[in-house]
Amino acid sequence: MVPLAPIAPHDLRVGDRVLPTSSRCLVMGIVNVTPDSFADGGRYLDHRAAVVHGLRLAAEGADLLDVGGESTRPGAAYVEEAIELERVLPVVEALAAATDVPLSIDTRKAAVARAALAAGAAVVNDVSAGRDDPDLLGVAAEAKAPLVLMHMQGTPATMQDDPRYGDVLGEVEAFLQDRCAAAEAAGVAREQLVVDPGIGFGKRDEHNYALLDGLPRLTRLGHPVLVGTSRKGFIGRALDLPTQERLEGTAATVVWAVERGARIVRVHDVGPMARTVRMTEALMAGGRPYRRGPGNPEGVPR
Ligand code: PMM
Repeated sequence: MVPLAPIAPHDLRVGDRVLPTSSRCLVMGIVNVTPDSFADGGRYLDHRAAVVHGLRLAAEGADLLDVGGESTRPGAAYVEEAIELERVLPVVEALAAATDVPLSIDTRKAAVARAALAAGAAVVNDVSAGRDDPDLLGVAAEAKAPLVLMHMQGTPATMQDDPRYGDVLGEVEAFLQDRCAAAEAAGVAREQLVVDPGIGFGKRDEHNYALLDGLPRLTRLGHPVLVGTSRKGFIGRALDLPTQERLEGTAATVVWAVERGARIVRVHDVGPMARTVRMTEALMAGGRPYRRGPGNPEGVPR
């Protein structure tokens, strides 16, 4: 089969600003506000450490900061709404006051999305694609916020038990198309949708590789494709390395994803991955300048 060429998607709008997903790949920095990320050594979350971390990622060149209060790692337990709110809201408020970088709220709950948008978040990132709490779609619609719809088989608690597919790429594509239609039916503008194959969410390694190989086909849905590979298990298994030593492995996946049409990469190591994205785009542009600067604020190749 002749490989498809990726097609360019639409931009995204947050208020009167444009996130230029039609012209380059954005870097989304991860701010996980969970006890395994920012605890003070005890039961209490260290919100200030999470904010400092977010500001560092902004200074390193993040185009977006994704704030999440629910771990969705394999086997992770459900987090009560009140706990999730207590984790993320102070961080969203503080980051919104301290940086211009748009914030995204990583949640499956409509109430958390609503509160985070009111506190200054601009984008909704739902790993359940609006299935866990259908009201979330209406919340994104009302706020006119960009909405990330991600594929997952099962739930975080059980998703890695025994994932199975006949045709993983076809099934993920059909799922995303269906969820985009549901979001549009709930009032979300087509131009505000982002799709994500959900690397590691109810997938064996072979499924992750097939989806990364098939990214150009997912761009045919017409929306920016978000890819989240950062430090994930399949990289650790390929390299036999623990989480903290997956920088180069992550960079390889970022090069691959950008070249195959990803327009947002969700990463922990923003500085190195922003440089990886820009160098990949310079190669794709045949060496023409890809630098952001006066007269070319979005780094469009010319
Ligand atoms: N991965 C994680 C959490 N949220 N959201 C989207 N849209 N895509 C992802 O791949 C994704 C996500 C889990 O990764 P982490 O625990 O390292 O944050």
